[in-house]
Amino acid sequence: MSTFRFTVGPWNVHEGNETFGPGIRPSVPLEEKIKKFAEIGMNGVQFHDDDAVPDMNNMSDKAIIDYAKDVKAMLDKYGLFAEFVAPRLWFDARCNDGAYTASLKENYDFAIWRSKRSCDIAKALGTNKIQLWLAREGTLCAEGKNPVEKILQLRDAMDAILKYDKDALILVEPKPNEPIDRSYCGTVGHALGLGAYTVDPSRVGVCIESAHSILAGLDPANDMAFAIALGKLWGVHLNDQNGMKYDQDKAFGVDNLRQAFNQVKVLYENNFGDNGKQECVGLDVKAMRSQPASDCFAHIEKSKKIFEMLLEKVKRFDYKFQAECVKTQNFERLEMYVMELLMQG
Ligand code: XUL
Ligand code: MN
Repeated sequence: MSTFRFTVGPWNVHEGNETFGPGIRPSVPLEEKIKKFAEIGMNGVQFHDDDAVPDMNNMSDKAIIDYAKDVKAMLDKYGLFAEFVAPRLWFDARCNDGAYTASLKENYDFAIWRSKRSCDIAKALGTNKIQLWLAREGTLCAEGKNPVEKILQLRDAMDAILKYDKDALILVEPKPNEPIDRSYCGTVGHALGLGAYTVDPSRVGVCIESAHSILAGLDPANDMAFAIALGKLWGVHLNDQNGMKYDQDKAFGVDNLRQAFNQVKVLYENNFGDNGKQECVGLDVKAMRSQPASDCFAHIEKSKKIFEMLLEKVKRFDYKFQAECVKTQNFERLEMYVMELLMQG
């Protein structure tokens, strides 16, 4: 059935900084993170462009590639692969008012330069996946941009990536808000709609993050199903979220166990991992700020374990009983069966 390859990013082991306070844990060097990822059963690593090449803004195109090759050697040393590279455009002051939807040409050009370098870094790391979390692609001031123009400009940016690297696959990771309050491309439907109008729609898919679907008021499992139905679910970022607040990146399943069960179920039932794009189970989770440095990998291990425990439940799901309930339209019975399955050992 499915092949589940687990991946995580260096940012998932972080210092605990948030809007209301600075970091409280020491930062862990990249190689130490990679070593530990291998030890706790991860199969691959996700990268922002500057996770792999931190000083890239001040380096030549060739120096960036050479540096990335050293990171690839580090991955090889611990038997891990790189899943994707995501241009971290939202960190740079030039992208304050959007990167691909910037109003000033020089800022847009910078975003395209970083995206092309991301393709180069991805190649050096041995992957062709470019993940686009469209962090600031929208507005803080609704009247500050012409939304129709900017949405087409976003499409043009995707075209620039697809034309620059003929092997590149774009995985849009949609999110409805935060850091901007209105995203131009906030859901899987928006992402695939826009992808359909690029120069090569066959190379545009999505990565669905549980928390982002919840923040859009949608069900993550159904979002995944939508993308699967169209052959476009090329990655997931599993985590959890206590309602429609800020993006919490809690460990998978800790708040919405039934929703988590249904995410594992839809992935398993649809051979996620074996659908031709080497699809990975990304765990985009953050350690609680209150936890000490000694526990800064626990949320990742915990998320993997919860996924695996839920997978056991999915494998025990009684499809015959389900069919009977559907035949008699007895959904109270079916729902109680699911609750018992989840709550009993
Ligand atoms: C932001 C988010 C990012 C992306 C990678 O909400 O999920 O960590 O996954 O850029
Ligand atoms: Mn994510």
